[in-house]
Order: sequence, then C-alpha cells, then structure tokens
Amino acid sequence: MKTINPMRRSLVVMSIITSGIIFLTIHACSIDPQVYGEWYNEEEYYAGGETTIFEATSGAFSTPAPNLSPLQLEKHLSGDMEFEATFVTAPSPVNAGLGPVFNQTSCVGCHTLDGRGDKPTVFRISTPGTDAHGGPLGVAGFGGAIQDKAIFDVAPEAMVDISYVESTYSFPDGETYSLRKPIYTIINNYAPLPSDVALSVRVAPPVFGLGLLEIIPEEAIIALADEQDADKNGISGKANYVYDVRTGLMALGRFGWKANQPNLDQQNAAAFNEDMGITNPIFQTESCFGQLQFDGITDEPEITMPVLEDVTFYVRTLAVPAPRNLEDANIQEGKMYFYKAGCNTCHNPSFTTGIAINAPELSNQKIYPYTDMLLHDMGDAMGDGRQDYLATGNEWKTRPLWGIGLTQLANGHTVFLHDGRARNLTEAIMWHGGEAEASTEYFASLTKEQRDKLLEFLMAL
Ligand code: HEC
Ligand code: HEC
Ligand SMILES: [Ca+2]
Ligand SMILES: [Ca+2]
Ligand SMILES: [Ca+2]
Repeated sequence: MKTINPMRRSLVVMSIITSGIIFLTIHACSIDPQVYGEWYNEEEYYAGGETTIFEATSGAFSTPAPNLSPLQLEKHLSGDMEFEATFVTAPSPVNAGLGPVFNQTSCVGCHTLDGRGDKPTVFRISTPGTDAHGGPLGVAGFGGAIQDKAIFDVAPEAMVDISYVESTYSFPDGETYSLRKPIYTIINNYAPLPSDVALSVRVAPPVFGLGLLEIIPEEAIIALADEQDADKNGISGKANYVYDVRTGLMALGRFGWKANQPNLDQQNAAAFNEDMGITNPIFQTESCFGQLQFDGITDEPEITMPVLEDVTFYVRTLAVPAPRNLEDANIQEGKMYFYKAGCNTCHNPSFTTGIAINAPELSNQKIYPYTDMLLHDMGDAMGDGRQDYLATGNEWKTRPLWGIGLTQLANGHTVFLHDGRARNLTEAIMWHGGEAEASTEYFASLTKEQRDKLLEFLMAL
C-alpha cells in the first residue's frame, strides 16, 4: 500500500459540530484536468513503486528502499559497507585480495557516491571470434579487459590514453552545441597486443532501482523487441542473450551498457573479479590467471558468499528517487515533445515487475524506469566495434532515465552515455544516431524554448 503521498494536491476539510450531529465536509480538489493536462500522470511520482523515496538531495541515489524490514535494512547496510570498502593486498585481516591487477580498489571508487562515474574506468577488450558460450573472445595475455593498475611490483596490463576532438554544431534556430569525440589509444602495454583488438571504454552507471529491473518479466521485455522492425517505425530493439555461469544456460541480458550480464549476482561477482581482482564464489579464478602478473597464491575465494550476497542485496534494494514537479505546465509540454520525438519508443516509460518469492518488497511494482531493456543500433559514431554476445559494435542497451535529473546533485557531474562523452543532456541526445536518428532530428527541429522544455522534463525525472 502507498502510505504517504506528499505530492497529492487534495484538501480535506472536516468540520465537527458538537450539537450531537457530526458534519463531515470533504472537499477533495484533486487533479484538475483543466490545469493538469493529459500528459500529467500522478502515479508516475512513484517511479520505483513502493521503493520510491521523495528525496531530491545528494543522497538521492544512495538511500535504502523505504519498504525494507529492519532485518533487510541491516543486510542492506552491511552491503553498503562492502560497496564502500577499500580492498588491500593480502595478507590483511580485512578486505584482502586486491589484484594482482585491478582498475579500482572499491566499488564506490568507480560508482561515484553510489552512482555514476565521471570518467571511463573499465576497458573491455577482445579479438575477433567468440568464446565457448558466444561471448567476446579474450585477448591472449590480457583476458577480457585491461586492468590499468596493479599491486606493488606487478606490471599493470596497459593504460588507455583518452583525448577528445571537439566540434561545434548549430541547431536550425542558431543555438550552438558542441560534441567531443573520444579517441582511445592503448599505451604502456606490458606485452605486445594483436593489431585487431577491439576496445570498449565504459563509465560506471548508477546502481539504484536494479532489483526492480532484474525481475521485470522476460515476456514483457521480449514483447517490445522488434528485431526485423515489423511495424516499420525505424526502431528495432533486440534482446541480448548471455551466459549464466551458475545455471550453465543462456539468459536474457539485463545489466551493463550492452546488457551482457543476466542478473545482479553475476554482475557484481564479475565486478569484484575483473574490476578489483577479488575472487569470489561465482568467479574463483583471478582475471590474470596464466599471465605474468598472477601471484600463484591459492587463497580463493577472497570473499565469502555472504559478502557477495550482501553487496548484491544492497544494489537490489537502493531506492528510486521520485520525479519532481510533474504537474508543472512546462514539464508536461516537455513530456509531450519527448513522446512526439519518439524517445519513448526506446525509453519505454513503464513496466510492472514480476513476483520474486524472496523479494516481496520488489514484486508487483508499477515502475517508471524509461527503458525497454533492449539493444538498439545507435549509429557508427557511438559504436565501439566490439561484439558482446548478440550486441554488435553499434548496439547499446537503452539506459533508464529515472533519476537522471538528479545526477548533478547526487553525483556531482553531468557526464552521460556509455563512455561519458556527453557533458550534458543536450549532448547526450545529439550523440543519438542510428535507430534514434529521427528522434534527434525532431529534437533539433524544435525551437530553443521547446527543446528547453524537453530538457526540463528530463530534469524532472
Ligand atoms: C573499475 C570501475 C568499477 C568498479 C571498481 C566497479 N564497477 Fe560496477 N560498473 C562499472 C562499469 C564501467 C559498469 C558498466 C559495465 C559494462 O557496461 O559492461 C558497471 C556496472 C555495474 C552494475 C550494472 C549497472 C547497470 O545498470 O547495468 C552494477 C550493479 C555494478 N556495476 C555494481 C558494482 C559493484 C557491486 C562493484 C564492487 C564489487 C562494482 N560495480 C565495482 C565500473 C566499476
Ligand atoms: C533508438 C532508441 C533510442 C531513442 C529513440 C532514444 N534513445 Fe536515448 N538512449 C538510447 C540508448 C541505447 C542509450 C544508451 C547509449 C549509450 O550506451 O551510450 C540512450 C541514452 C540516453 C541518455 C543518456 C542516459 C545515460 O544514462 O547516460 C539520455 C539523456 C537519452 N538517451 C535521452 C533521450 C531522448 C531525450 C530521446 C528523444 C529525443 C532519446 N533518448 C531517444 C536509446 C534511444
Ligand atoms: Ca585477488
Ligand atoms: Ca585483463
Ligand atoms: Ca519497430
């Protein structure tokens, strides 16, 4: 049950007269359709269903869901501690096992303030071909990612040099914007790299609301896929199917910028293993096994199942921040342009989560994440030329837009897209190509005032 609704615009007046008769005058002036137009949907304030928090503060991305039991809250807070813990080299009484090669010493080191990073920190690599499960084929001597850091006396695998070429463009009405095209060069590699290495550079995305996305019924996502574009609207939408290491089966990909992880347990176990060099019950082999950097220490796994479970419970149960000012006329107009531009054909506004027996607090929630959980071809300029299971170089999973307007407040920057190339929302939109080309053109064709209203709508999410 929804217990508190701070946004409800209704007034209840009760007058009680003490002559033995009680008069109840209820004056409920709820949403007036004359003022709040057809684009207003009060229910949308509960973007995360019962896990929504009405908190537009710096803690907007790092607050536990309000519907956790005291026991669950305790588990969430232990997971929070692990998410923030700095790991160190073995031996150490706590948080040992860092490296030998790694990218960061803690989860929060990349997921800034429990949210989105402001620069690339993960560098996936592969050579042509696929592994035994149809996934990317690792590079001999480097594996599936470049770890650009290493413990004392060990060589990092390589570094990735990032530079940008900036170009200025103008909208038809004269307003200018600028796009910076990234150029990535692998430098200081400890061993020779084959010339056909594909490199995919990625920023850490925010991690709230993920337990909800994890239990959206697969049928509901597949229902939105239209790989052959049968309805001829220019939008295809394709599901990724990826290897689930625990079941040994292929499963719908839901997490990561190319939907290359099937669930949060595996996503987080992979993060520990690849990004921090922490072996765990799901991935028990160091990422640099067989390489020069491997230490030969057999202390696996370096974290226990309860630690992994707590961290996963933590990212599963972070609250979704509520949108703000949805009844504002400008924001409603902006929302109208969002639909007219066809943004909603990929940024699908709503789903209802399924039933997870062990997670009643996340089950059966109407949510407003603004993603279809599917892959889309975003054009060559956005591509990385690296196949990831079924995702081609140009294909990326539609990012949820919930909370996006709070990025500055909660994470201290406005860096968007998979590799952080966009410095604000306008740049993020103008980088959209491929299937989203018509959307971008529509956005560009609006007047500055109309574009600003669309941006105001995004800022309200
Ligand atoms: C070196 C930087 C780095 C570290 C350390 C790191 N992450 Fe990430 N995280 C990323 C990047 C980059 C992605 C996107 C990966 C991709 O697209 O394949 C990501 C993705 C995720 C996702 C999926 C989010 C989504 O919306 O799809 C979760 C959950 C996550 N990380 C949790 C963790 C946890 C838990 C830890 C600590 C054990 C951690 N991460 C450590 C960089 C990092
Ligand atoms: C064809 C599908 C598609 C359409 C249409 C589309 N988007 Fe996107 N959008 C995506 C994908 C995919 C991404 C993630 C891109 C990436 O990985 O860098 C994205 C990312 C974004 C981001 C950055 C999110 C983040 O977390 O970094 C914003 C903002 C955004 N879209 C807004 C819009 C708006 C506004 C429109 C309409 C003008 C629109 N999109 C139309 C698919 C689409
Ligand atoms: Ca280790
Ligand atoms: Ca590696
Ligand atoms: Ca279509």
